[in-house]
Amino acid sequence: MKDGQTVSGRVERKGETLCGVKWSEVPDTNNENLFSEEDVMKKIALVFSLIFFIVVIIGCAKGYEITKPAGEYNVTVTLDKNPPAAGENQMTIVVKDTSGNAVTDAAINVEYTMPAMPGMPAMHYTAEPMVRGTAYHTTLNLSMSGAWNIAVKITRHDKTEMVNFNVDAR
Ligand SMILES: [Cu+2]
Repeated sequence: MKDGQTVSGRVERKGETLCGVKWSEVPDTNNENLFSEEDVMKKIALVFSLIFFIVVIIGCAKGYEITKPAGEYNVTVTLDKNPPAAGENQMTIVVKDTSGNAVTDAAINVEYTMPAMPGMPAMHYTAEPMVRGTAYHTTLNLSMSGAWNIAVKITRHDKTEMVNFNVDAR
Protein backbone atom coordinates (compact mmCIF):
# COMPACT_ATOMS: atom_id res chain seq x y z
CA MET A 1 0.00 0.00 0.00
CA LYS A 2 1.28 3.46 -0.89
CA ASP A 3 1.42 6.42 1.48
CA GLY A 4 -1.78 8.40 1.47
CA GLN A 5 -3.84 5.57 -0.05
CA THR A 6 -7.25 5.19 1.54
CA VAL A 7 -8.78 1.79 2.30
CA SER A 8 -12.28 1.79 3.73
CA GLY A 9 -11.90 5.17 5.41
CA ARG A 10 -8.52 4.48 6.88
CA VAL A 11 -5.67 6.68 5.75
CA GLU A 12 -2.26 5.04 5.77
CA ARG A 13 0.44 7.46 6.85
CA LYS A 14 3.32 5.10 7.39
CA GLY A 15 6.57 6.72 8.31
CA GLU A 16 5.00 9.97 9.49
CA THR A 17 5.67 10.71 13.11
CA LEU A 18 3.74 12.51 15.78
CA CYS A 19 5.85 13.39 18.82
CA GLY A 20 8.20 10.52 17.98
CA VAL A 21 5.52 7.85 17.60
CA LYS A 22 5.41 6.38 14.11
CA TRP A 23 2.00 5.81 12.58
CA SER A 24 3.33 2.49 11.37
CA GLU A 25 3.44 1.45 15.03
CA VAL A 26 -0.35 1.45 15.06
CA PRO A 27 -1.12 -2.25 14.78
CA ASP A 28 -2.25 -3.24 11.28
CA THR A 29 -5.80 -4.50 11.56
CA ASN A 30 -6.25 -5.39 7.89
CA ASN A 31 -7.21 -8.97 7.14
CA GLU A 32 -9.22 -11.08 4.68
CA ASN A 33 -12.63 -9.97 5.99
CA LEU A 34 -11.98 -6.33 5.19
CA PHE A 35 -15.11 -5.86 3.12
CA SER A 36 -17.80 -7.02 5.55
CA GLU A 37 -19.58 -3.78 6.45
CA GLU A 38 -19.76 -4.56 10.15
CA ASP A 39 -16.10 -5.54 10.27
CA VAL A 40 -15.12 -2.37 8.45
CA MET A 41 -17.00 -0.27 10.99
CA LYS A 42 -15.32 -2.16 13.84
CA LYS A 43 -11.90 -1.70 12.28
CA ILE A 44 -12.46 2.03 11.72
CA ALA A 45 -13.60 2.39 15.34
CA LEU A 46 -10.56 0.41 16.52
CA VAL A 47 -8.13 2.49 14.49
CA PHE A 48 -9.67 5.74 15.69
CA SER A 49 -9.61 4.63 19.33
CA LEU A 50 -5.97 3.56 18.95
CA ILE A 51 -5.05 6.94 17.49
CA PHE A 52 -7.00 8.73 20.23
CA PHE A 53 -5.29 6.58 22.90
CA ILE A 54 -1.83 7.33 21.51
CA VAL A 55 -2.53 11.08 21.32
CA VAL A 56 -3.82 11.06 24.92
CA ILE A 57 -0.73 9.18 26.12
CA ILE A 58 1.58 11.63 24.34
CA GLY A 59 -0.38 14.57 25.78
CA CYS A 60 -0.29 13.20 29.32
CA ALA A 61 3.35 12.21 29.15
CA LYS A 62 4.44 15.60 27.86
CA GLY A 63 2.49 17.88 30.15
CA TYR A 64 3.25 21.59 30.03
CA GLU A 65 6.91 22.48 29.61
CA ILE A 66 8.84 25.73 29.33
CA THR A 67 12.59 26.38 29.28
CA LYS A 68 14.02 29.83 29.96
CA PRO A 69 17.39 31.30 30.91
CA ALA A 70 17.80 32.90 34.34
CA GLY A 71 21.16 34.57 34.83
CA GLU A 72 23.80 31.85 34.47
CA TYR A 73 21.17 29.08 34.59
CA ASN A 74 18.90 27.36 32.15
CA VAL A 75 15.61 26.51 33.83
CA THR A 76 13.06 23.97 32.65
CA VAL A 77 9.69 23.98 34.37
CA THR A 78 7.13 21.25 33.74
CA LEU A 79 3.56 20.87 34.96
CA ASP A 80 1.88 17.48 34.74
CA LYS A 81 -1.22 18.91 33.05
CA ASN A 82 -1.34 20.60 29.65
CA PRO A 83 -3.03 22.96 29.65
CA PRO A 84 -2.53 23.49 33.40
CA ALA A 85 -5.79 23.00 35.28
CA ALA A 86 -7.62 24.63 38.15
CA GLY A 87 -6.70 22.54 41.20
CA GLU A 88 -3.50 20.63 41.83
CA ASN A 89 -0.70 20.57 39.28
CA GLN A 90 2.54 18.72 39.95
CA MET A 91 5.47 20.99 39.18
CA THR A 92 9.02 19.93 38.38
CA ILE A 93 11.93 22.35 38.01
CA VAL A 94 15.31 21.45 36.56
CA VAL A 95 18.07 24.06 36.92
CA LYS A 96 21.17 23.60 34.79
CA ASP A 97 24.44 25.49 35.02
CA THR A 98 26.48 26.74 32.04
CA SER A 99 28.09 23.29 31.70
CA GLY A 100 24.65 21.65 31.48
CA ASN A 101 24.92 20.01 34.90
CA ALA A 102 21.86 19.92 37.16
CA VAL A 103 22.09 22.33 40.09
CA THR A 104 20.72 20.71 43.25
CA ASP A 105 21.99 23.02 46.00
CA ALA A 106 19.79 26.05 45.27
CA ALA A 107 16.91 27.33 47.38
CA ILE A 108 13.87 27.66 45.15
CA ASN A 109 10.77 29.68 45.80
CA VAL A 110 7.73 29.72 43.55
CA GLU A 111 5.18 32.55 43.58
CA TYR A 112 2.02 32.19 41.59
CA THR A 113 -0.42 35.03 41.26
CA MET A 114 -3.62 35.95 39.50
CA PRO A 115 -4.14 39.69 39.10
CA ALA A 116 -7.32 41.30 40.43
CA MET A 117 -10.36 40.82 38.23
CA PRO A 118 -13.81 42.48 38.46
CA GLY A 119 -15.27 41.20 41.73
CA MET A 120 -12.11 39.29 42.64
CA PRO A 121 -9.07 40.54 44.55
CA ALA A 122 -5.56 39.58 43.43
CA MET A 123 -4.54 36.10 44.55
CA HIS A 124 -1.03 35.26 45.62
CA TYR A 125 0.42 31.91 46.67
CA THR A 126 3.89 30.54 47.32
CA ALA A 127 5.45 27.11 47.17
CA GLU A 128 8.86 25.83 48.17
CA PRO A 129 9.94 22.98 45.93
CA MET A 130 12.13 20.29 47.49
CA VAL A 131 15.01 18.70 45.61
CA ARG A 132 14.74 15.02 44.74
CA GLY A 133 17.35 13.56 42.44
CA THR A 134 18.23 16.20 39.86
CA ALA A 135 14.92 18.11 40.02
CA TYR A 136 12.90 20.21 42.43
CA HIS A 137 9.30 19.18 43.03
CA THR A 138 6.21 20.86 44.39
CA THR A 139 2.46 21.10 43.89
CA LEU A 140 0.76 24.23 42.59
CA ASN A 141 -2.83 24.59 43.72
CA LEU A 142 -4.41 26.96 41.22
CA SER A 143 -7.58 28.15 42.95
CA MET A 144 -9.38 29.02 39.73
CA SER A 145 -9.09 28.79 35.97
CA GLY A 146 -7.71 31.74 34.05
CA ALA A 147 -4.40 33.53 33.62
CA TRP A 148 -1.73 32.93 36.26
CA ASN A 149 1.74 34.38 36.47
CA ILE A 150 4.33 31.97 37.82
CA ALA A 151 7.67 33.24 39.11
CA VAL A 152 10.44 30.80 40.01
CA LYS A 153 13.17 32.32 42.16
CA ILE A 154 16.48 30.50 42.37
CA THR A 155 18.78 31.52 45.21
CA ARG A 156 22.30 30.13 45.30
CA HIS A 157 25.62 31.56 46.50
CA ASP A 158 23.74 34.61 47.90
CA LYS A 159 22.41 35.51 44.45
CA THR A 160 18.81 35.26 43.25
CA GLU A 161 17.78 34.71 39.63
CA MET A 162 14.21 34.56 38.39
CA VAL A 163 12.15 32.95 35.67
CA ASN A 164 8.68 34.29 34.89
CA PHE A 165 5.98 32.79 32.72
CA ASN A 166 2.22 32.83 32.27
CA VAL A 167 -0.18 29.92 32.00
CA ASP A 168 -3.85 29.82 31.13
CA ALA A 169 -5.42 27.33 33.53
CA ARG A 170 -8.51 25.46 32.34
CU1 LIG B 1 -9.38 35.27 39.04
